[in-house]
Amino acid sequence: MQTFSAFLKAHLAAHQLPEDLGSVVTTTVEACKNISNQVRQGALAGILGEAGTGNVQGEDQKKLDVIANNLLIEKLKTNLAVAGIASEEEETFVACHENGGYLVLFDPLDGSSNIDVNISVGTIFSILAKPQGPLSTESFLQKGNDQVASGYVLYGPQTQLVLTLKHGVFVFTLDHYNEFILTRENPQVPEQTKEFAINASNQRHWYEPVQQYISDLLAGEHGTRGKNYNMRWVASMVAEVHRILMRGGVFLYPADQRDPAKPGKLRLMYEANPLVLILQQAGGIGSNTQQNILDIQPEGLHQRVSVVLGSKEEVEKVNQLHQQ
Ligand code: AHM
Ligand code: MG
Repeated sequence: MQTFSAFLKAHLAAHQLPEDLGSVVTTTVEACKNISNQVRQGALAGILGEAGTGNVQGEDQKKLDVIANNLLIEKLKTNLAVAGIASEEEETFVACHENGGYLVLFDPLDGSSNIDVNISVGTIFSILAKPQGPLSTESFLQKGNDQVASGYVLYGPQTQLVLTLKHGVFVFTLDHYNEFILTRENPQVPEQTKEFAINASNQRHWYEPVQQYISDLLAGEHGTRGKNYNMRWVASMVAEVHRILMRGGVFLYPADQRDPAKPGKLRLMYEANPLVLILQQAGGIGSNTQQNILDIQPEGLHQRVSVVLGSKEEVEKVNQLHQQ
């Protein structure tokens, strides 16, 4: 039984990674333990329901969105290695320590529409090295491939931390002493799958290649794919990605015909990049149907992106249909 702190120490040494990076990861994880405690309290702490505010993207905020965001920001500000923070819930970046070497980006509570009905939610985080020079929005606009670490904490039946420092993927479970314990090393996303996830209520808006792909899956064993598929939709991306990491699958939140200025719903910097890095470290892939998500040059902190991720065979199939 290895604790998170023992694991981290050994992992940093084995791969000659900077101690400061370990410290930024540790601080992020500590904040998530606090969030986990809050999530577990729910109605007992009076923290369910709407905050009555909107975020920068015009989405309603839940009380817990605001609490999780503040917990992360307050905690990360105490770490001298953190130069700046960007959050899905903040309009602009938060400057921290001038001499800090790292930037932390996060979706403080992904899937928060699920919080009031006691369905899994999670915190997603991405860590970048701070480029030389004064901190600006541009400092954050780095490709997913340039992340130095990413992870998520899933507040589900168990609270689990999934982390990559780009040397494999590690899964930890929070025990009743509030310690994360290493419970799985290097899970692998199977290349083939019979499970898909998409919000089918948007079908009328989908572009033709997505219509074609989903109709092929629904045709089952007598269709071109020659097998029967099962469908899941949790409406918490972090939970869908965890399922895919554990047993394979494909997840789509595609761009559709509604608003060309908004390619899909999900955000590149806070959701897609960190989650695709984890899946890619585990043998999966993530695409915006045109290119690997991790190769996209970001243009804005809150940029949205079309997302297809998970088992290789399926993601490649979706790409092919878009190229035809
Ligand atoms: P959030 O960050 O505001 O929670 O929004 C992102 C979530 C994802 O977790 C999930 O995949 C998607 O929104 C669900 O969307 P829908 O409401 O279309 O089911
Ligand atoms: Mg989210």
